[in-house]
Amino acid sequence: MTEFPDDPSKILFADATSNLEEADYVILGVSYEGTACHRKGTAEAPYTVREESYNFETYRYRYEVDVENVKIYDMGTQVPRDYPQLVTELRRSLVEILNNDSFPIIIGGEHSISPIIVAELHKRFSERPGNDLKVVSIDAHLDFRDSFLGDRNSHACSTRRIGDIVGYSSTLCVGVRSFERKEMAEAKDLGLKWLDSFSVRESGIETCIREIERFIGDCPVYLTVDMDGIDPAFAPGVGTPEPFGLTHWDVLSIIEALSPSLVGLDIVEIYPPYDNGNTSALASKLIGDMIAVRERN
Ligand SMILES: [Mn+2]
Repeated sequence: MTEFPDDPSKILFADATSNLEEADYVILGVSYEGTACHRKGTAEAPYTVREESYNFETYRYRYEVDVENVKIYDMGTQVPRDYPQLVTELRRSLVEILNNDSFPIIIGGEHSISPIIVAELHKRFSERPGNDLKVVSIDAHLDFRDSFLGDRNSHACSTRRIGDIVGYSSTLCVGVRSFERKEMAEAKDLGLKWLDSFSVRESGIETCIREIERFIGDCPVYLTVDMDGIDPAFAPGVGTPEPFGLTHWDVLSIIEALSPSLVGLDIVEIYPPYDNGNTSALASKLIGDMIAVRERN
């Protein structure tokens, strides 16, 4: 296991000891919170999620995989000063990761980073007919306003912007439970799909996973995890906590089910100032487990 570094700004994800050329997985932090409205602080999350990664055994008992033997590279953290710089830098890094045939794992930052990542992936897959990219978004919020406070690139518009790219009916929101009336009507009209947290609880995660699998078919899938999709009891350190969410078990089951089809992952909207450490730890664990379950497959 890699040692925890003395200088916190140099913290890389534990066991990310590969170089870019050999890496099967590339981790990138994006310290961006340009449109966060309710609480500020999510820009610190790329550092706290990495800090927590040193707590876990490299051997993943559930999957019988030692992540120490997996080729993981940590690119460090981008700190863009505004949205245009975010787009330029994130796109550049994504091109580098995808040209290297590595699997991108992005630690936000706020949810507005996700459409930029999806756009790059979509570009790749739309060149291969029959391989249309699907997006699964775990989130408490529908994030489907066309613009919020005059900003179309607000984190409150992330699902809408993702749908603009891959198609609304190729986007599935899981765990949603916060809708503005007008955005819900527009989402219905445009064919966005969602499984709210109440139906996940009522029909059970196994039934929901079968629905998610039907939605995916044979297509590649990008997964974006807004940590507020998980109930605040399990993930309290988020910018906009919303009770009656998914459990951490639900999210692990979804990651396990999607893992063979996954082509990228982001985890966003963690709010370290209100966290006792456990939200960052959960995010870190989900990243390691996603790698381990893919390696087992
Ligand atoms: Mn959200």
